[in-house]
Amino acid sequence: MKKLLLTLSIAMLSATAYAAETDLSAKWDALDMNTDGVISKEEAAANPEVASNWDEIDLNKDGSVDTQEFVDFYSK
Ligand SMILES: [Ca+2]
Ligand SMILES: [Ca+2]
Repeated sequence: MKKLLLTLSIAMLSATAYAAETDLSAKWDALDMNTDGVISKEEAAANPEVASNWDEIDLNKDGSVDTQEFVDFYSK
C-alpha cells in the first residue's frame, strides 16, 4: 500500500511538471514569432506579462530574452 501511494504521488508530481513545461513551451512558441530562439522586445510587446516584467526577465540586459532567462523567470 505504501508503495502504491509513493508511485501515485510520483506520477502526480511528474504530471504537474509536465503540464508546467508544456505551458511554458506553448508560451515561448507564441512569443518567439520569428523562431530565432530569442524573444526580442518587439515580440515581448505582444504579451503584457512579459512586456511589463521585461527588465527582470532580461537578466543580462542584452535586449533579448533567451530560453534560459525565460525559464528562470517562470520557475521562480
Ligand atoms: Ca524571436
Ligand atoms: Ca538576455
